[in-house]
Amino acid sequence: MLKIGIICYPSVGGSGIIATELGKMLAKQGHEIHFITSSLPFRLNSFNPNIYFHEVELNHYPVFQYPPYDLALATKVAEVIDTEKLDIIHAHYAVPHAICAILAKQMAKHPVKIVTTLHGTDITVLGIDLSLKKMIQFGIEQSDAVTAVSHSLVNQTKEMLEIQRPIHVMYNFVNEQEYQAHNRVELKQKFGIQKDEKVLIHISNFRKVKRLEDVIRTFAAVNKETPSRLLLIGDGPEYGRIYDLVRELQLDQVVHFLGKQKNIPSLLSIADIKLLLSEKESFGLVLLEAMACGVPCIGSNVGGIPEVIEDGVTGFIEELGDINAFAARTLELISDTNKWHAFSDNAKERVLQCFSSDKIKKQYEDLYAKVLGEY
Ligand code: GMT
Repeated sequence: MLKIGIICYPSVGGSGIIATELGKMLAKQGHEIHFITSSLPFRLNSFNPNIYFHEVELNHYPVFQYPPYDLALATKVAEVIDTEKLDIIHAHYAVPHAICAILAKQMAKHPVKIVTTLHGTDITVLGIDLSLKKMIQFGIEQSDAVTAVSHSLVNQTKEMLEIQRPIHVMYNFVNEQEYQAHNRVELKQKFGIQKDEKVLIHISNFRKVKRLEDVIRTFAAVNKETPSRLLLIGDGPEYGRIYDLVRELQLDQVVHFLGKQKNIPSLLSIADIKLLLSEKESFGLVLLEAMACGVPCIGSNVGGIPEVIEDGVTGFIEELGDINAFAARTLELISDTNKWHAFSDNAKERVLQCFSSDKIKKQYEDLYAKVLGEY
């Protein structure tokens, strides 16, 4: 059994969820897991004797304009490598986490291997700030193994960063015990949703890349044709603008802004269609969550989305920004009960076949063994 340190962002977000759920599964398997983060990861909600949490504390020295979080993290990681005799550091993101892990490895006395997972944001950051290119390249080159969450992200990383080394694809996964369809009727009543109304859902951090406006306009086109509601889950920078747009389109009675929510499987269970119309998406964990609950998805032909939705089988893929096509596909599914049920069953099946948490955990375990030279 291995001793594994995990560095991730502990707050809500796909990468934090994947890092935490992977840690929980590995702990169940008997590995010793050490989360090293700024606060307790939000999905770490049950006790497991194999899971430890090391908090990175920040001191506010007057000489620093900004408290140096990255250096505090590297120091903490080095300390944990030595005290706990870690075998592996699994860093989620090249910048800053892999960089901190590399620095920690140099400071520590105990030998350790570094596995870095790319979630896409490194590439997004690079698109905004080219001066970080060398840093991201360094994080990737100096890791002992690198993974990415889709083939699309591997190709993008190799192209943009001129990386030659292999990058292993390890897809996102869901906790299948948690993500299942629940009884829909009661919750629908609580929202005042009528029997004949169809429910569309969008879940995100409301960043510009998620194209919330396309979600609203797609819903508006659907709502013109059939009684329907839109559930918006999450919060973020676009919230205010989208709230105004909903009022302007006089959709405020049928669009529900629910903010950040914990019980996502229940909300997905009352949805008929999941919309993810992003302009950047390395995988789209929310699609998998929806599919696991039997919700067919409509997505944009962007990044890793076509690797998750099987076009014409578990949902539909249309070109970025093509509102008419998104709306037409939504209507095609919600107006044909037999088709919807077939897509819903296919979606559940695809999660089990292609994104099984057990299989993906095993892929990570095999990679850890490989970097440790165990085979
Ligand atoms: O989507 C976001 O903005 C959150 C971001 C994150 O860092 O948590 O999600 C990224 O990582 C997820 C887990 O691997 C992926 O499923 C998301 O597609 C990816 N987001 C983007 O590429 C925009």
